Amino acid sequence: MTQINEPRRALVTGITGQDGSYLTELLLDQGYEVYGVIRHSASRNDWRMANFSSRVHLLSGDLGDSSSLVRALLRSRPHEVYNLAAQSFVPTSFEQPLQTLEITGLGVLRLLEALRQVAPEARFYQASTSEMFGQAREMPQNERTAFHPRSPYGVAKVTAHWATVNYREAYGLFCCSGILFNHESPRRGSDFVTQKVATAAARISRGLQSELYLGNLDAQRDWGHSRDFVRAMWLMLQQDEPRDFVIATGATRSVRELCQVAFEHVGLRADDHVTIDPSFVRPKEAKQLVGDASAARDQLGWRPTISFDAMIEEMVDAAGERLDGFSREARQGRKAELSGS
Ligand code: NAP
Ligand code: G4F
Repeated sequence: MTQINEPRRALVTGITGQDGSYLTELLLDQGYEVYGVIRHSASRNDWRMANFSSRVHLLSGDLGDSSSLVRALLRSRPHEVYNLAAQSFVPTSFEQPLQTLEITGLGVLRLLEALRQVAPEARFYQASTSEMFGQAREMPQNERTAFHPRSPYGVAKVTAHWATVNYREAYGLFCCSGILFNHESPRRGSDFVTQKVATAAARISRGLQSELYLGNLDAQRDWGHSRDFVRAMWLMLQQDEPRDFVIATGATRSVRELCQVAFEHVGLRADDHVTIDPSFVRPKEAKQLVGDASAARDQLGWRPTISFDAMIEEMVDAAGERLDGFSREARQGRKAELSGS
C-alpha cells in the first residue's frame, strides 16, 4: 500500500543507454526513487550515468531472463516501469536477427508477463519506434498508420508493440507505447549516424582523420533531441487513461543535410570529406520517415524545444570536448611518465 509522502518509485530498463540516462535525470528531478536494471558486462558501460549513479538503485537483470525481471519488480515495487532496453541498432539486427527478436521483441513479453504477475498496478511504458512504419504507407505517419517494418529490428519492435497493446486490452494493465521517431544527443551511441558524423566533423577539424565513410546519404529522418523525447515518455504515464502516442518533430532532413550542418559548424565543407561506402548501405530500409505528433501536442501538451541544427552543433561541440579531454589526459600521462611520477 502507498504511504502518504512515500516517494514515487520508477523502474527503468536500459538505464545505461541514451534515453535511460536522460529519463533518469528527469525522474530524479521530479523526486522519484529510481531503480535501474543493468545487465552484466565484463567492462561496465556506465559513462552516461556519471551525473546520477550514486542516487539510483541498480538491479542486475536481463530482458532474456524472466526470473531477473520478476526479482527487479519485487525489489523496486515500482509505480512506473519504463522499458527502454533493447538491441537498438538496425544494422546489427540484420546480422543477429534471432537475438534481436529474443531481446527487443520477446524480452518485452517477458517483462509484461512479470508485471502482470507481480506488479499489475504499475504503469508501463514501452519504447516503440518509427522503424515499425518502415515502408510507410502515408506521410506523415501517425498513430493510425499501418506498420510495414523493413528490418528485423522493426519486426521485433512490432511484436513488442502489439504485446503491449494486448496486455492493456486483455488484462486492463496501464500500458502505453510511445512511437518515437529518431532522437539524438551527445549521449548517442557511436555507431548511429548523427554521432558518427558529429565525431568525424570534430576529428577532421582537429586533423585527426580526413575522410568519413557513410552509406545512404539520401535517407531522410525526423530527428529530435532525446532530452525532449523522454519528457513525452513521462507525460504518457501521467494521463488518466493509457494510450499510444507518436512523438516526432514533424520535420525531415536527409543524411546529406546532417553532414552539411555538422561540417559547417567547424568551418569545413562536407563534400570535401564524405565518401560513400556500400558496406554501410542496408539491405532494405525506411527511406523517409516523418511523424505527426499532433495527438501528443493536444493531449499531453508536448512539443519539441531543441532544433535540429542546435542539436547537431551541440553534438559536434561535445565530441570535440571529449577529444580535447582525451588528448589533455594523454599529454598529462606522457608528462608524468617522462618525469617518472
Ligand atoms: P541505447 O542507447 O542503445 O540503449 C539500449 C539500452 O538497452 C542499454 O542500456 C543496453 O544496456 C540495454 N540492453 C540491451 N540489451 C539488453 C538486455 N538483453 N537486457 C537488459 N538491457 C539491455 O538506446 P536508446 O537510444 O537509449 O533507446 C532507448 C529505447 O528506445 C530502445 O528500446 C530503442 O530501441 C528505442 N527507440 C530509440 C529511438 C532513438 O532514436 N534513440 C527511437 C525509437 C525507439 P548496455 O549498456 O548493457 O548495452
Ligand atoms: O542513425 P541510424 O543508424 O538510425 P536508424 O536506423 O534510423 O534507427 C534509429 O532510429 C530508430 C527510430 O526510427 C530507432 F528505433 C532505432 O533504435 C535507432 O535509434 O541511421 C539513420 C539513417 C538511416 O537511413 C541509415 O541508412 O542514416 C543512414 N545512414 C547512412 N550512412 C547511416 C550511415 N546510418 C549509420 N548508422 N551509419 C552510416 O554510415
